[in-house]
Amino acid sequence: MINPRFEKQAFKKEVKNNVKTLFRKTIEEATPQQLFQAVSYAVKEAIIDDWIATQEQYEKDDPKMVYYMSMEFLMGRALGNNLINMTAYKEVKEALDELGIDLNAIEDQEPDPALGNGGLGRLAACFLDSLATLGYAAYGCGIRYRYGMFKQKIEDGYQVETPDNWLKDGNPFELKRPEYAKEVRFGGNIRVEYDEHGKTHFVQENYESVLAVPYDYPIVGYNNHIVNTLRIWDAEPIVDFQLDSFDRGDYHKAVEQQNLAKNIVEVLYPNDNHYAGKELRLKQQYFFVSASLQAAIAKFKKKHTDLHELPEKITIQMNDTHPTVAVAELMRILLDEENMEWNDAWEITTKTCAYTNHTIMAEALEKWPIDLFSKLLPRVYQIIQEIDRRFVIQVREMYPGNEEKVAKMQILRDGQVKMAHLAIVAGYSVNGVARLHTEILKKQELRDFYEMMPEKFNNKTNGITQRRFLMHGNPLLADWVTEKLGTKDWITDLPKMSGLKKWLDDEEALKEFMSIKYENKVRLAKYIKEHNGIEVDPTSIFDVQVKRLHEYKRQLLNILHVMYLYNQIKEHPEKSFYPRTFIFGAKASAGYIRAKQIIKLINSVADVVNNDRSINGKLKVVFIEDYRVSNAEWIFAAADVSEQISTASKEASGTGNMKFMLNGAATLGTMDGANVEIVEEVGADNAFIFGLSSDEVINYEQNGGYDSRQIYNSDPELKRVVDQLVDGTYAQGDTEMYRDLYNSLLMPQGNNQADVYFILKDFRSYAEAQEKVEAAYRDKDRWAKMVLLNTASCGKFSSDRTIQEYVDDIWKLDKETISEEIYE
Ligand code: B1N
Repeated sequence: MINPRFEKQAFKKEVKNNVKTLFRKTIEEATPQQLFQAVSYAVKEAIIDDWIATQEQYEKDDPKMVYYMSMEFLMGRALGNNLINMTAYKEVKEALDELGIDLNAIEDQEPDPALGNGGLGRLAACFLDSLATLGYAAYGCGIRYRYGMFKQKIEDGYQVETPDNWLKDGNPFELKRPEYAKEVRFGGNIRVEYDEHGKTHFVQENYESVLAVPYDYPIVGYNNHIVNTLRIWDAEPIVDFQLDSFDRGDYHKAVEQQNLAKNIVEVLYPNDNHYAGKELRLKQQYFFVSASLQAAIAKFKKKHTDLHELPEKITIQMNDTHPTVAVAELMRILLDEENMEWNDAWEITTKTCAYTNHTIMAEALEKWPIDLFSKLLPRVYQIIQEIDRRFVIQVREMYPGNEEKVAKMQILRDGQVKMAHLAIVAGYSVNGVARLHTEILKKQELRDFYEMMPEKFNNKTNGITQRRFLMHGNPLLADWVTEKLGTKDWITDLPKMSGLKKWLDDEEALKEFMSIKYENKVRLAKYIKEHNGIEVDPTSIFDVQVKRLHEYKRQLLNILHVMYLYNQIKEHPEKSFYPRTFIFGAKASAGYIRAKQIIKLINSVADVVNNDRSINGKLKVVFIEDYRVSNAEWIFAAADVSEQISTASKEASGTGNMKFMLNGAATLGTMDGANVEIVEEVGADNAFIFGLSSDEVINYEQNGGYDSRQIYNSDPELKRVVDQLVDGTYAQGDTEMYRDLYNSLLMPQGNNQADVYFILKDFRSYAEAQEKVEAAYRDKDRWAKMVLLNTASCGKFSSDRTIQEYVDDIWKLDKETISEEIYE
């Protein structure tokens, strides 16, 4: 049943009225941005009814809730997605058509809420979608950054960062909730007091504080009237900046609190898989964690008197170590504010908090210097000292005389607070994000912890939401799937996609499938023409690598191979070569110099190759500027080949790999992260796998690396490509521009190792896999079957499956449905 607010006449009237009351304009006079606002407020009206109903239902049923704590939520645009989940997209599109408004153009007016870097933040967004869709009570808890992920411009081939002022026109979907504001305190000192019963109290004094003010975003479940909440916190000064504070001599303090509040939520750190150790980052972490926990406890206490029941009603999932200060803050609240005893508080905390690990990259591990940490969070630090003291006793009991164990496992060691250790010691669950990743955690990275507490460890292979990444991003394919399956069940039950296997031998169906892919390639080609000014041929193979730029993800391997192909085409013009378009999209962290050089190299190669008339357009290279959720949806839909080529063992899971598969692209990848499980689902014949295994990589690493010079010296074609980094071919004669990249492959780095990501080692194997891709693509029937089989085999990779596993094995939530009476 369609929500009456989306009934055409009613909706049109609402939009007209909104344009009038918001902007004093008619539809004809309004700008596209104003129309976006007017339409969004009309949609919000409809959402609010369900939002209120859902919260009333929760109030009544008192289900167990998950608080998903994350520094990042990479939501992507809300308007289209909300319409899809309210099953009103088509109706609203028609209603707007009648007003002469193009819904797609309106959607394009919405700034991408980019409060995340990459996979970790996007996973959080997919999880919220699945939680609401499956009917579980959930809060996302995060920060309302004033500036999200920077916007990327490419100037002269270089990345240039510009601020993402995503709130400048206001945000129609958010709701400020000042009545739930909380105070968060930093710094100062702890005074010990004894009350009349001789009980000790710890009082923080001389602190600075800010007011955390929540903004709520509706998270609409698919077709079930459930609307959960993403609560992100803004910071405001506690004392208003008033002149009379000058009179009281507090002027200075007022200025400081103003600054603190402004700085804390100013900007998202643009680092992916990298820890920079900045004090402001720790402030951000404590700020949103403390506010979220205070709010959670206050909510719990409205219905319950006994805090011992907390673990039955709430569970806290920590998205990596970034919110791990939560365990100490929860202890602080229970001890200092609720006057509980240590053992009781510890029992509650360790039944409430759970931790997800997202990376084994050493440079991503959060290890805060103790002096910085203890100054900023003096009471929280005391509590961590006590947690550590008690944990060390446990380790010594279990491993008598083994001080090496203590050294490896301690939380406070080497002048640092090791956040992963804290999370594991205090958490009741520790999970990895793909089967291989979890195995590496158990056998290598976290081995000591696994041996001591194996029962905590479990795997939850990541997933993605088909609502955004198929229904919204690829409507042609979504409709085709529904038609072929004869049902829409796949929208909430992705394994139903396997029903498409029935069509694998149906020539007509394969033709339809491939012509949808072609339409999507035309759509992307238009986008590329408009945004990059590059003409690409939609009949060429679209070979795509889109993800954050990182050395371990090996965009360098990809572009070196493009350089190799270019040499081949130039040298053997007679050889047949199937036209290819290599498409890249990637942001580099602002301070990651080598990553930025790789972007420049990709653009330089693009310049040379795209402008060489002699190769007849056989090869094109495109770097899509400002890769983000909104253009990603189009890119996945248009891809033939999905490049997932990380050094084996380094990519914890990957989730882009799943989005490509869902949209009918073939994986070209290493046996890393979730690729392993993708290949298992689709079959080894329907993917292109190459390179060292994770065991081989780990083996080399433990034995001091490998000799890249030997490969360089024994493979003349590869040598030529590497030399072209420093012979000026791609730098208008400049031999120094890419010297550092050249050195990274050949010159000893650190521990006497070159090429620590095994690019030269894997090069030949990659090139061979690429040849197989070309051969497979030439055989049109085989290719069509292969990519349809990819779409048909993607069932496992829905975040609905992932969330159900979290619920069953970790969170134990109650499933909710909204009853009709709630609306009365
Ligand atoms: O998390 C994703 C995985 O699919 C990816 O493989 C993994 O690389 C990604 C510090 C991170 N791990 N760690 C981060 C992000 C920001 C930051 O400040 C680390 N991102 C991942 C989802 O599981």
